[in-house]
Amino acid sequence: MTDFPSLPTDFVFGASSASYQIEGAVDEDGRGRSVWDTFCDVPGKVANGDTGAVACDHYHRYAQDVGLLRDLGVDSYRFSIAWPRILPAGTGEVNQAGLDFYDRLVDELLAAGIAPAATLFHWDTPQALEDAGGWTGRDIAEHFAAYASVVGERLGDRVARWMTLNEPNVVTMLGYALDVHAPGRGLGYEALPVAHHLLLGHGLAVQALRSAGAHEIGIASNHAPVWPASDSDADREAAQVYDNLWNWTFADPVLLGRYPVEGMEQGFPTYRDGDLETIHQPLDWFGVNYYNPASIGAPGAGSATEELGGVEVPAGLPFENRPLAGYERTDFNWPIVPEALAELVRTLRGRYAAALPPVYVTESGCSYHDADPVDGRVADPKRIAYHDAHLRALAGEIADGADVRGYFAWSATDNFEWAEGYKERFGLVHVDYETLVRTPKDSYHWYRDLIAHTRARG
Ligand code: GCO
Repeated sequence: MTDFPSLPTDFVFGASSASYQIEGAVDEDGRGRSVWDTFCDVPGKVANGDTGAVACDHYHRYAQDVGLLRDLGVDSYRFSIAWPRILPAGTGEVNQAGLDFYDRLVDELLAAGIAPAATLFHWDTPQALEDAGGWTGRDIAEHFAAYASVVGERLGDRVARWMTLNEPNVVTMLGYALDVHAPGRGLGYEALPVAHHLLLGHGLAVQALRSAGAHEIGIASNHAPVWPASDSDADREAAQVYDNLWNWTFADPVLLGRYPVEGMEQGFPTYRDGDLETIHQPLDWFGVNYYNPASIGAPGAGSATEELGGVEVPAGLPFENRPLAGYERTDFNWPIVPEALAELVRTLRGRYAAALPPVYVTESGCSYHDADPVDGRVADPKRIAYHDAHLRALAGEIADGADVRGYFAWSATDNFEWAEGYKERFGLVHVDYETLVRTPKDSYHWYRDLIAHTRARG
C-alpha cells in the first residue's frame, strides 16, 4: 500500500488508553476505590452490568501490551495513572506499590523505544475524596496538585509528555451535571463550579509537575466543533451558548486566562482573585481529543437523544442537540466527519493565535462491533478508513502551516467504554474478554505500515 496520508517524517504516531478502562486489578497492591468502582456497582448505570474489575487485565499483562506497541512501531504511548493506586484515600499516605506499577510500565516502554505520555486524571477520582464532595469542592484542586507532585517526583525524569486532566468538560457535564458517568450527580447547571475546580487543579498540577522537574506538560481537552442546526438567529444563539459551554469554558482559561463569557467566574461561589492566573500556566503543548461535531439548535424541537447515547437531557436548557444528517456513522452511531477535525484545528489557530502551543491529537477513534478473530485475523476496514481520513485531514492543515505534531489513536486495545461497557470496541487490537487474548486487527497492521512508510520517507 503506498497511498498513505502524507505526514511530516517526524510526526509523532501514538496510541492512547486510560487506567480504569484497561487495568483491572482493582483490589490489588493497595489500590483504593475510585468513583468508577462505585458507579459500576449501581445497577443500571453501565450497560450489561459490566465493570472495570478485570477489564483487559493490563495490570498483569502490561509487558505483553508494551510488546504489541513496540511491534506497532508507535513513537509514544498515552496511558493514565490511577490516582487511587498512588493515594488510596486521595490524600495522605502514598502507596509505594502503586507507584511501582507505573515505574515498571514506564521502564518497559522506554526499553521498547516508546516515549511514555502520562495523564494524571482520566476520571478515576478516589472515592474517599468524592465522599467529601469530589470536584464540587475547591479543596480537591490542592489534593490533585499534591498527587501530581508525588507522581512527578517519581516519574518526572522518564515520562516524555504529561497531561494533567483528560476532558474536564466530560467530567463536568456527564459526571456532575448529568448522571451518565461517575459520580452521577445530576446537578444540572449547579455543576458549573466543578469546571472551575478542575481547571484550578490543572493549574496547580502544572506548577507541581514543573517543580518536580517534569517537562512537556499539556492537557487533553475534548472538542466538538459546534454547527448551528440552521441559519435562524435562535439556532445560532443556542449554538453559541453550547459552544462556550462545551469548548471554550475549558480551553479559554487554560490558554487565555479568562472565561469565554465575561464575569462568568463571579458566578462560582468558591472563586478567588488570582485563580485565573493560576489556571493560565504556560503549556508546552495542547492536546485535543476529537470524535465528531455537534449540531445544536434552539430548544423546542426535542433533543436528539440518539446523539447523546440515549441520555435524558433535563428540560429548560437553552440549547438542544439535533441529529447530524448526511454522514456515515460508526457502530456507536457517531457521525464520521474528518473535515470537522480540520475545522477544529483552524478554529484553534484563529481563536488562540500565538497563545496556542503545538497541538497533538491525543485521541481520535471509532467503535465498530468487530467480529471475533478468524485464524488470528480481525478485518476492520472501516476503522482503517476512519484513521486514514482523520490523518489526511490533519495532513492538510499541517500543509497549511498548522503546528500539529502528533496523533494518538484511541485506543491501543479494545477496553471498558464507560457507561457502554465492553460492547463498544475502539481498539487497534482486539481483546477477547473471556480469555483476555489479544489479536491485532487489520487496522493495527495498517497503522504499523503507515508509521514505517512515513519514517522511510525521512
Ligand atoms: C475520552 C475518553 C475515552 C473514551 C473515548 C471513546 O477521553 O473521551 O475518555 O476514555 O473511551 O473517548 O468514547
